[in-house]
This record gives sequence, structure tokens and C-alpha cells, in this order.
Amino acid sequence: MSENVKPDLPKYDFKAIERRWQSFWSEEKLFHVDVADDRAPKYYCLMMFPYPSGSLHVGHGRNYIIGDAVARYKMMKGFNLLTPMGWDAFGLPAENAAIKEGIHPMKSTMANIAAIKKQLSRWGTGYDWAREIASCQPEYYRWTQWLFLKFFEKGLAYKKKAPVNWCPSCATVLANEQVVSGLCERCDTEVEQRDLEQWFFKITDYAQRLLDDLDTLDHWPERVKMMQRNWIGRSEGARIDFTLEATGETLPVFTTRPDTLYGVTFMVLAPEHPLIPSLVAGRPDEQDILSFVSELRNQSAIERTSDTSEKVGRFLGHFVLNPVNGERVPLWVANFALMEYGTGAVMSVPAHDQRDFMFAKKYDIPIKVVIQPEGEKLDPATMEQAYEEDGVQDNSGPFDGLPNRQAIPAITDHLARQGRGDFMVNFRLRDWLISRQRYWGAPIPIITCDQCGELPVPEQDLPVLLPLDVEFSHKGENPLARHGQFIQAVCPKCGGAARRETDTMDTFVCSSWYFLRFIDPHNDEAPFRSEAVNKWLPVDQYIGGVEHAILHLLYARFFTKVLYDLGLVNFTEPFRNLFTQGMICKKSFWCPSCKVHLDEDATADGRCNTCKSTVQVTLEKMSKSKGNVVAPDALIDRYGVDTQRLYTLFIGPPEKDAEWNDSAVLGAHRFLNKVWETVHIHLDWMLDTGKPEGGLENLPRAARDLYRKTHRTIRKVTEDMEGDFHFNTAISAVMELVNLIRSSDGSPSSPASERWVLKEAIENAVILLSPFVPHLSEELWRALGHDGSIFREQWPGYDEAATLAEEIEIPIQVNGKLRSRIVVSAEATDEEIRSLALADEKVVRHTEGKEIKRVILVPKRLVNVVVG
Ligand code: ANZ
Ligand code: ZN
Repeated sequence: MSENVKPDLPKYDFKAIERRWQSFWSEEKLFHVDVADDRAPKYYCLMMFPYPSGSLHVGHGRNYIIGDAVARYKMMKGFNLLTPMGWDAFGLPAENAAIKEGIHPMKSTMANIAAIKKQLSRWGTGYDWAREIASCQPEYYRWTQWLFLKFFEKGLAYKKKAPVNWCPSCATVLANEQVVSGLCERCDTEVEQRDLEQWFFKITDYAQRLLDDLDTLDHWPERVKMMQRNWIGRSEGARIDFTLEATGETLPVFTTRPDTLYGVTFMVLAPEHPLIPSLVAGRPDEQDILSFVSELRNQSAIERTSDTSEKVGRFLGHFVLNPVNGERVPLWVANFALMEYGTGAVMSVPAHDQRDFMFAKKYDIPIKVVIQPEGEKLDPATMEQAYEEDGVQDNSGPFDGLPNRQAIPAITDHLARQGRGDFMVNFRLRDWLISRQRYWGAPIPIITCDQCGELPVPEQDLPVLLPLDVEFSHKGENPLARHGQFIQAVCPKCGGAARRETDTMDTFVCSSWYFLRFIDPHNDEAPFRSEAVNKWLPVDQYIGGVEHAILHLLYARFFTKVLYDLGLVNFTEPFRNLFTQGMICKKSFWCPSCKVHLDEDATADGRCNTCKSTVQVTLEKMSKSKGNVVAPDALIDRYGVDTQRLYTLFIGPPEKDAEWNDSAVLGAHRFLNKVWETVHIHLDWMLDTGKPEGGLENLPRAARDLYRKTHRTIRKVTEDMEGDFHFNTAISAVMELVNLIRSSDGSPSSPASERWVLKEAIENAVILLSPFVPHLSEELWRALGHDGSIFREQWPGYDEAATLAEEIEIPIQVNGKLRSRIVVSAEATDEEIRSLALADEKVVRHTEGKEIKRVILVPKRLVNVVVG
């Protein structure tokens, strides 16, 4: 068609187009939703609400652009669409910035929100802004506090001592991410573990339900469900009660291998185990052991348990008695035992556990084999590693000869009957530590009275306002703890002077229920109306990064179950479909001698332009710290936002990581220009045509092919949008359609029926592209003579028959005589037709024993086999 390009085609002025349609959408309130409207089925499309940090790059854009494409598609499918946006606005970065730069977190947070909103509107992503929420505003956190009180009433919020990271020089608690290789991020002092009172949510009460209900989440990525299962970590085993020889006290252990009980040769306590101080009290080596123990406590759990790290311990000078045979077992403390798992005590069986084996070898502790591999006899003296597989019981008293799998329940049963143990299920999941000794969070609504203890703030006194007039100290301690007016409170019970809790809540608490608030964001009598929430939830499509696969999703699921138990909602899982998009990566250029990240332009032939050293090139997740960020503004100025959107969606399967390539962006831009041109070339002679009478069979071949291509493309794009959001293959299908349109031989003088086919193809190409490139599509839709927004159009259906391969019948001659007919796909190649013809039964009969001299093929019409 390029020969037809008219010099007077209007220019693709993407800037004007973007401006026009973005204001049109907001004037039309395109994304406004009436949640009470029941005329159409609902669709709740939700992007994980972002933390409002500085500026967004094109990698962040992927999340919003994917969400917007889904939302616009669902709108055209006729759903009553809810697509809200809000801000996960509390958190440490804003507070750290306040300490460093003296800008109040409220101020910086609000400024960041304004900047991100502007960026989102440049991307053309649509939301119902009337539902905007920010978790740092009292209208929101009032209800976060209210929910805390409900948890408290139910016994699901409690306080207990827990080890925290403590910086002795800043005199403050540090979050894990503020501890960098054991040192305080701020002052480089060595961080200690201290036991401090902390608030917890009792998520462990819900461990089994959180695990079981994963099986109902059919539309979640298998990988995410796997990660949640591992995090919950259910183990079936036994509790076995050993006895402390000196005092007769019971010392229970959790084991998954009660079959190895006769092989226990030592026992290990976690360094945090509360018995340790009394066990060593008054002994000459008391101080020595206690300081060893506190050293162990400062190792991280990963350091303590990883396969490669060194396992160290000390004998505690005590023995415990094995409940099956009364054997004396030495009691140790060692780094690999964790207080948070099981009972904090481990029965160690070096013959059958590799970690115990290495420990026994190191400290010369006996090894006793109690499981023998079939037909073999292990000798502890020559064993080079633990035997962890199944086998037959040996040295196990009455259980000898039993397969160990059967000995597991048998031994547990035996102990249970004597009251020395029982079957036990253990979860790796711990209770959720929700308190932070930080300012920028929702205050925990608790008052402590010396007379009456810990009391909830009465509901009518909510919110407990976070005071804004605070001073940030460079030590990083919680400014609330020094805010006299805030701390002063009246005991709700006795009316006496009391103290307000100064800890604030983990921001994961705020994000565990925001998806409910969006249904009823301005309600000042309740967090939400149950009736409306029950109608709109579960969320139909949740979209976000896989980095939230565990915590955020687990906490949101936990909240939903608690709210269900409270009778506030009638569903038990919040998100029906989950989509986790991959990350956008980009090459990063690091000069090892200048020690800086370089722009690609600052390198030549793999060398740094400044110092000429060889530059290290790696593919990294796009991020400021890697210096490989592509800012959207320049890109949008140059090519328009639809180009960025198209490229972002075209870059690869959206669930996979993808490499951003600046030059490939140009390809996306060219395609949009081509679409623009294609529509305008045909514009003036395409309108005013009617659907051909007498069906499509009478059309010439090319027109029929175009018709079929149109319907196949509709089908392909629809399937990709209904399936796993493979926008990339959907877009390439539309590209093929556009190419076919351009090569089709329609012209102003073609019959009306053929022009109708062309028009149908062009209009559908524009509609199919609209969720991806909404500005251009609106403009072209208008040019094609339609009123109103393209997003108020129905998503097209397709002619099923036309999407099936067309079949043609080909007569086959042998030496010019008709001998057979074969039916082949209209798309069969000459080569395929030729071999089908020669394999035809009748043709074989007529050519048997003769030499095939030639096969004459008239493409898609006739085959003549010449034999001699
Ligand atoms: C004896 C034994 C013998 C064990 C054997 C294993 C193999 P999972 O499957 O992950 O649940 N264990 C128990 N409490 C522990 C704690 N507080 N710190 C560190 N380790 C602990 O692991 C269960 C196993 O982990 C338990 O089974 C126990 O070692 C260890 F041949 O008991 B076993
Ligand atoms: Zn009181």
C-alpha cells in the first residue's frame, strides 16, 4: 500500500492526542464506579498499592501498564469495573529521610504522592481517584487501630518479650534491614540481641487454615503457593519428654524422627533457652559459658543453621534421661538449635542426622546406629556421613527389625501411652511481630496504667493521632517516646494517670486490609460496610511483584480469615486471581577503578571513557542504586506514552523478567505510526459500506483471507487477555493483521463488500489495540467516525467458523485423467499438497508399478501426476 501514501496524511501528533484523551477520560469519569450499580457484573482489578518513594522509572511502569490494560479490557467486556489506587504511606524510608534531611515525613510523603500521581496520569493509567486512600492519614489509620482493637479483644494481639536488634550507641531498636553485616547502619556499632516487650499478632492460630486454603486458590501462580507452604512449614512428628537428671524437670523436644530415639547420644539447647542460666549458675565456668551463649545469640538464624557455617557448642555439665531406655545423655548448648522452632531443644542423633554427625565428630561424642539400610550393617567407626535414609530398626529394644517408617508411629504411640510424649505437628510460621519502635506508623492504641495494666483505647477515642510536632534525633530513637503530651494518658478504667504506648504498627498491618477500604473509602462509622465488601470481594484480579509472594499476601489472607471469624466479611480468601509480573532489567556498567556506575554513553568498546579500564557489564534489575534507570519522561516526550506502553507490554511474557532495550522502543513507535497511517490511508473511501449480501463465499480470495485473519486475531487477543495476559503474543497478532491490511489490494474502486471487509479489519485492529495504546486508539476511533469513548464499546466477538482453517478440495489427475479428490487446509503448502496427492489411495492404485515422471501442480487448484 505504500505507493498509496498520500502526502496530505495528518501527522501522528502524539502529544496533542495524549492531552486530549487524558482530559476526556477525566471529564467523562471513565473510571468512576458506582459500587451499588447491579446492572452489570462487577470486576475488581487491583494493583498492589505502592509505597510513595521518589520517582518512578519504566520498570515500575510495567506494573501499572499491565493493570491498566487488564482494566480497560474488562471495561469493554461489559463489567462494572473497580480499579482504585492508594498509598502504602507509612514506613521507614520517609523517617530516615527526615533524620537525614530534616524534612517531615508527612511533607515528603505527600510530595511524593503528588509526583507519582502525575507520573501515573502521564502513563494514561486510569483509576477511580475518588477512592484514593493513604495509610498515613487519620481517616485511614483510625480503622487500622480499630482492627487492632478487634484483634486484641479476640486474644489475637498480645505482648511478650522477644529478641530484637539493639544498637547500644544509638540506644535504639533496629529493623533487620538496618543491620548491615552485624553493624548498625547508622553508626557502625556492633548490634546486640536484646529481649524487649513487643506486640504480636497470633497468626500461628491460623497456620493450618492458611495452609489448607492454598488448595482453593486455583488461579494463583504455583510458585507463590509453594513459597507460602514452605514459609508456613508444617512438620508432622512427635514431642518427646526427656528428664533433667539433676532436678527431674521435664525437657521436651520436637522431632520428626522418633524412630531414631534409641540413637540419641546428646541433646542440644538453643542459646536462648531459658533453662541455661540456672543450669550453669554457681559453676566455675558460669561466666565463660554465659558469654559464649551471648556470642551465639548474636549470630543470625541463617548463619546458625546454614549447611556451610560452623557448628559450635559447649557441654553444660548436665545430663538428661532418655524416656525409652533411661540412658544418660549429655546436655549441650549449640548455635544450630533455634529457640523459635519446636521446643528450643533438640535430641541429637549423629548416626542419622548430618548436622549432628559433624558436631559429634568435632566434639568426640559417640555415634550409635539405630537404622540399618536393607541388607547392610553400618559401623559408626567407619561411617563418613550420617545415614539419613529409610531402613530397619536396630539397637532399638523391642522395635528391632521393624521398618523405620512403621517404628515412627509405634514408638510415638508407646511414649504416649506412658505419658512421655505424643504426636505433634509443628509449624515453622512464627507469630507476627507487629510493633516498631518508630515514629512513622500507626500508633498502637493501648494505654498502660500501673494499677490496671494494659488497656485498649476506647473505640470512641480513636484515632490515636500521631503528633506531627516531633523532633528527629540523629540517634534514630523513636521521637514518640520523648513526646510528653503524647505519652500522657488517662486510664480508661480507673481514670488515673497512665502512659500511652509509643510503639507503632508494622506497615504490613496497614496493607493487610486496604483492599476492603477501597469499597467504602470515606466511611467514618466503620472500616467498611460489610454488605458492599461482600459483594465486591474477593478481588477478581490482583497484580503485583513477586517480592510480596510471602509476607504481604500471607498477612492479607490472615486478616481476611480473622475478619471472617469476626463476622465482618463472608469470604475467607481476599484475592481470587493473582498475577505476579516479572522485573524489568537493564545492563548496568560499572567501572571498577573509578568505582562508579556509568551511563552506556560513558563507555566505548567496553572501556570507561574516563580511565580506560575495562567496564563490568551485568544485567540487573532496574534500580537507582545500579545506575541503570530509564526515566519515562524523556521517552514519553520523544515517542509518546503509547509507545512506552506498547513496548512495555511487548517486551516479553509479562510474568518473566525482561531486558529493556532503548533501540527496540523505536520499533514500537514505528508500528504505531504504521497503524496511524493505515487508518488514514483508507479513511475516505472505507466508510459507508454494508456487510456483503449473500455471505462471504462470493468474495474474492484476498478479501476472504483478510476476513478470516480479522476474526482469528480477535480470537487470539481475547484468549490472551482471558488467559495468562500474554500481551506480547496478542500484540504480535495485531501486527500481523495490520500487515495484511496494508498488503490487501482494496482500493476506492473496490466493490462495497470488499471495502466492508477492509473496514471491519481496520476497526477491529484499533479496538484490539485499545487496552494497550488507549490514546491512539481513541483518536483513530473518532477518525473512523464514531462518537464517544472506544472504551464504551463492546469488546468484539468473533465468527467462530472463520477462525477455523478453511479447507479446499483439489482434483487429482493421473496422466490427465481425474482419479481422485483430496481435501486440504487452505493454508497447505505446495509441498504438502504434493505429498498428500501421491499418498492418496486411489492415486497409489493408478500409479503402482509405474515410474512417476513429473508432478504438475497448479497451486490450490489441481495436481496432475504424469507416469510412464
Ligand atoms: C531427631 C532427629 C533425628 C531429627 C534425625 C532429624 C533427623 P523439620 O523437618 O524441618 O521440621 N529440630 C527440632 N527442633 C529444633 C530446633 N529448635 N532447632 C534446630 N533444630 C531443631 O525438622 C525437624 C527436625 O529438626 C527435628 O527432628 C530435630 O531433629 C530438628 F535422624 O530430631 B530431628
Ligand atoms: Zn488504671
